Amino acid sequence: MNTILVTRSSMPSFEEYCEEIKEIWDSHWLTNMGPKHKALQAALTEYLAVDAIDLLTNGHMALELSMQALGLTGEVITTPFTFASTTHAIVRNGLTPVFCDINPVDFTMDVSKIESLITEKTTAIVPVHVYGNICNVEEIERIAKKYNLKVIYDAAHTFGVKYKGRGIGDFGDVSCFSFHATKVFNSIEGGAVCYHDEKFGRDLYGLKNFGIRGQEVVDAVGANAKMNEFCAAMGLCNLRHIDEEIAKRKAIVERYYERLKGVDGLQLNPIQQDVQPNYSYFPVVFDETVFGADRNEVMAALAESGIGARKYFYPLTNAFECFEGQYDPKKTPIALKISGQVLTLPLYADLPLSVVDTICDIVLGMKK
Ligand code: T4K
Repeated sequence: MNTILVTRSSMPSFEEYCEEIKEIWDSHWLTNMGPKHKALQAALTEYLAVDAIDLLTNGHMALELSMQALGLTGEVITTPFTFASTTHAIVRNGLTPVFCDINPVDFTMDVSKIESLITEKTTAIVPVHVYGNICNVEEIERIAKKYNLKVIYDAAHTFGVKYKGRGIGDFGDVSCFSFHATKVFNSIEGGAVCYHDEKFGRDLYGLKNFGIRGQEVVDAVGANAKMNEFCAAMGLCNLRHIDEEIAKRKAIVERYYERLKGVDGLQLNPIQQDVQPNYSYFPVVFDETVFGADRNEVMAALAESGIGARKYFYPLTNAFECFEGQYDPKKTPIALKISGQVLTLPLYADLPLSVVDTICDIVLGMKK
């Protein structure tokens, strides 16, 4: 049984949360866009430096309902090097994912390969800012404009990230965040959609509440994806501590770098130019031919010491059993290679530096 897991939820003190939910007890208003929901929405608009934001039950529904609200059809260009959610949101909308390979440096979509995948059926691009690494947003914007495509960023990993001083949620037509328990910022479960277009905002708001427009009007086939008041209250508490949390993560990431940088056969997550990062994940790519041990051996050695590293993201989504025979992971060879070599090491705000040292000792002890 692992005692150190890949991550651990950030939480406020018990007293702080109790204080925050006291009003919910007094009012008996538990969900359906209540005061906590509204307060968190306002606070996040400011913190994330975006035009407009809506809150949902989770990051997955943020993606799924955004695609529905945009009325996408046909094919959508996306990456297979992601969590199940990104691809499932596309498929559950009746759309066809067309998988673009990733670049081997920051693991985001290889923008030089997007244009060759565009057909007359393509309506959107769904890139992922994976591990908190931002995509080449300028090039994606250029391509989208040229071919009149919508851009929906899966920004689940990039809470609080800024690029050239601009909130990352401000890019694309839409950016979707996850506030799941495992994320840099959590509202227990939760998600958000950042957008610019007012009509889109109205449509999304309807879709997250069954398409109900008024007590006697239902004008869309919506779902139920409203953030409840207890989740919003957790978000309000966690938001008070977010800068401190990110600073603690930074110290941990710096220690990992100090210990593992320059080791032959190890590729660390890059530091991107002009980016204010959030230190959300610490992936390491193991080149067995140089390092002498492969990712699975390192994972097993860590597990022997009770340390649970994870293979984010293996398998690729285009290799999932539920899609058997539909896509060919060999058509995204870099993603296929990286997913076979990557291991995400434990990272969370309260991870002691002494444990980071133990993890690095075990990893380095595997080098041959
Ligand atoms: N797009 C991307 C790119 C995503 O990565 C995700 C979610 C989404 C979209 C969808 O957003 P959401 O609908 O989830 O809001 C976890 C998370 O459940 C998932 O949110 C996340 N990505 C994914 C990368 O990781 P699992 O299956 O690895 O979770 P699990 O239960 O194994 O938890 C991982 C570790 O986290 C545990 O070992 C310990 C820690 N943990 C977990 C939970 C549930 C906690 O400390 N507290 C907790 O409450 O998917």
